[in-house]
Amino acid sequence: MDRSFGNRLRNLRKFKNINQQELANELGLSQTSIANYENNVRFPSDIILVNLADYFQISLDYLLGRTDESTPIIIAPRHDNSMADPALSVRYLDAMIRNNIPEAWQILTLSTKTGIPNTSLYDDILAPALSEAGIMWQKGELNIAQEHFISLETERFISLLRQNPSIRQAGPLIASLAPGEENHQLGIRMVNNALEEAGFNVMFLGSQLPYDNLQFILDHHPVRMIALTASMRGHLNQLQFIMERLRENDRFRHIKVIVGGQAFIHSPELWKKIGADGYAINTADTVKTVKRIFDK
Ligand code: B12
Repeated sequence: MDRSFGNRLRNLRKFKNINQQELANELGLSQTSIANYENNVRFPSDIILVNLADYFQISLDYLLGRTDESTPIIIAPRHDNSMADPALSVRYLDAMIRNNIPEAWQILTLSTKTGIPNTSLYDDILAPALSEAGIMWQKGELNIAQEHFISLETERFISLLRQNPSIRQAGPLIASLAPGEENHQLGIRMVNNALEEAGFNVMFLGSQLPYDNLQFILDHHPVRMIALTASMRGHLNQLQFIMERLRENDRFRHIKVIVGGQAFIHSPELWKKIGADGYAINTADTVKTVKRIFDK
């Protein structure tokens, strides 16, 4: 077996079904650099190596051929004081894989009846189940159709768990979005729900939003905070772009920014570097962090 770095990189890329140019775009590199890495002509810097490991969700040891264990390293962030039994997340995913939607929904509703807060449903049941589905997909144990089905049904549950729309929250207005091409929205939608439940007003703006349109919202609504999500590091430049436009504009400089999502998980200081006011690893942490920012 060829365990060279170049070969490992080529196989990982092909497994993800992307070409060299697409991988280069994700990581802010040129296609030639990727070709050189794959042909073992050049070797990347330590920062690029870590970005590659994050992108493919494998360990550096696997990338460098020291182990054949390619299990992804990202596990969904857990509560320190998780209130839901981890087995519930496994049962939820199992029900989804069997297309037993009533059973999956019941796991959530019964948990609520036993006093488990919704933040725990999101952080301890749904998020780990989705991560596990991603891992199973990567190992070839689930196909794309199954993974899409699980994501879409979970999205429906997130909508059902949302606050009654007839309730107008009294708290500060928070605009939330997934910058640029970032289409991973389940995490931020859970965050939106949790913030609404905690009394904040949330305007969710989705993704692929031109900056001018965000500006329109900021000009017409009393937004006090923006929540930005990024799952893929390749989308961080678009998040950074929004941050820079906000900070250079006198009208918007006072608006607080909180960030989150998997792109931040392995770089604990990244949120500070991009100038955000806060970062949170999951929905429970988000509520605490947002309250802390507003209390300051
Ligand atoms: C579901 C899913 C999708 C769905 C998304 C559906 C949707 N409406 O969101 C679909 C099918 C569209 C999709 C597409 C793709 N995906 Co995808 N996807 C996933 C999967 C399986 C689960 C993601 C998820 O929802 N997790 C659960 C949520 C709850 O977790 P979370 O986002 O981390 O959110 C929590 C915290 O981070 C935090 N949080 C999140 N956002 C915010 C924001 C703020 C402000 C705060 C404070 C906190 C916060 O709170 C949340 C609750 O605890 C992951 C697998 C995995 N390991 O995660 C892959 C994964 C994220 N996808 C991946 C990839 C590569 C892709 C595609 C490029 C695939 C392709 N070849 O087309 C596209 C890219 C789309 C794009 N342009 O963005 C990779 C990303 C690798 C990387 N790190 O770069 C992963 C990791 C899969 C893998 N192992 O390779 N995907």
